[in-house]
Amino acid sequence: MPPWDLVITDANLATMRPGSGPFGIVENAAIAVREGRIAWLGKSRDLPAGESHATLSAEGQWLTPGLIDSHTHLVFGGNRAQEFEQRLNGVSYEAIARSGGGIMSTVRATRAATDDELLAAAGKRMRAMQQNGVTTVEIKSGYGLDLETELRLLRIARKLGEQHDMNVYTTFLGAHAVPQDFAGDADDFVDFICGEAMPAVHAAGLADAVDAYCEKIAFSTQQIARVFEAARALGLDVKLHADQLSACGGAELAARFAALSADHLEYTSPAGVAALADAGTVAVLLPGAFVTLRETQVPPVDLLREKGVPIALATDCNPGTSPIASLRAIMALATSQFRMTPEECLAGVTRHAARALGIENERGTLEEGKIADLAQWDIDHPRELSYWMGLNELSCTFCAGRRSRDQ
Ligand code: DI6
Ligand code: FE
Repeated sequence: MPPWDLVITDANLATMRPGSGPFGIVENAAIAVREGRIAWLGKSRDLPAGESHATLSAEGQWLTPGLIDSHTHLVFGGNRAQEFEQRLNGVSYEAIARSGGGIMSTVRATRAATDDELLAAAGKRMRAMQQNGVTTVEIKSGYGLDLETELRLLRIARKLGEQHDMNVYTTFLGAHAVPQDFAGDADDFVDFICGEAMPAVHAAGLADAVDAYCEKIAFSTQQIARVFEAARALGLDVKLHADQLSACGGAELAARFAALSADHLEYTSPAGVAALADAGTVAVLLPGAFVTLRETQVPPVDLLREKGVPIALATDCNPGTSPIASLRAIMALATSQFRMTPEECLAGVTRHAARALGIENERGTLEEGKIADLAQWDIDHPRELSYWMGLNELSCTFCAGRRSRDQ
């Protein structure tokens, strides 16, 4: 099997492979990398003898799959700290949105920002994510809402990945809010998304998937069904912001289109959970938005678990409802707010997050043949990754077997 490009010795592994015990732990282990992929892993004593171009000792530290943030809105102009204060004074998120603030205020700030300003602001957030052990991030558009700005946001998202040694998957979120240009006519705007914007984004090769915001203050299930039909006709995967603030049949809609994921799900009904289970759609839970909006309706975690729906966790990093760039903080919040176990939390930002992006064959676990995206931690046990908030035990990350240049 050797020669390898890299061997990491003296490591403890949380492989997160299903069916291999809690966290898929292998202690006193080594990992060998060739051409960016894991070529061998196991107990150090079983490492096949032979040459490696480079050898590193993990000095007894833990390696996990590089973390995957499967739902972010990383690229936007300005911030909404003023609205945040208004909300703390009792004005509701919906009321702010209906009076022209909310998403639309970020759309105005985003359209007015230059590419360099957007890159610099999102770069800061991306570096914070990297320091949390994240090696893959999904980034949605949706703060442009005209064709030119949506294309710009998706290009900037891709460029950020190149600048930071980060795997970036882009999602076209055209159906995020109805812009003033359409004078509040959501159906006309959906026509524009399906007939013009989505085909152009797809032709430019800038979207890996299509998302939509299903909510009373956003788009109806009928409108989103049209968006999803257009996406499917172009061969694009779909995902959905579903049932966050009200029960709107979002989970059922996502399942009907075999969506990669349905995200939020605070108000999802038992029938919605059953539909997700049947469709194999991942539930992406977003505790950052839950705490920021001071929600009290918890997503149906027990039922999702019981029905075997894979549960991912993500930051939902956005200026309105989740000004959070720390995926580690999200893991800790998921334990206290949603009663998820530390192992479920780590699976939620590795194996299940990969599935929420349709990349589970390439990333998300430590297994031979998968891309060697790793995070190395100075901890005694992987349960600690959902325990501390704000203590950073990350030693370094590896993307495709290369130690990240930013650390
Ligand atoms: N994700 C979203 O896209 C919306 N809520 C959420 O959790 C709106 C975000 C915003 O207010 O900008
Ligand atoms: Fe979101």
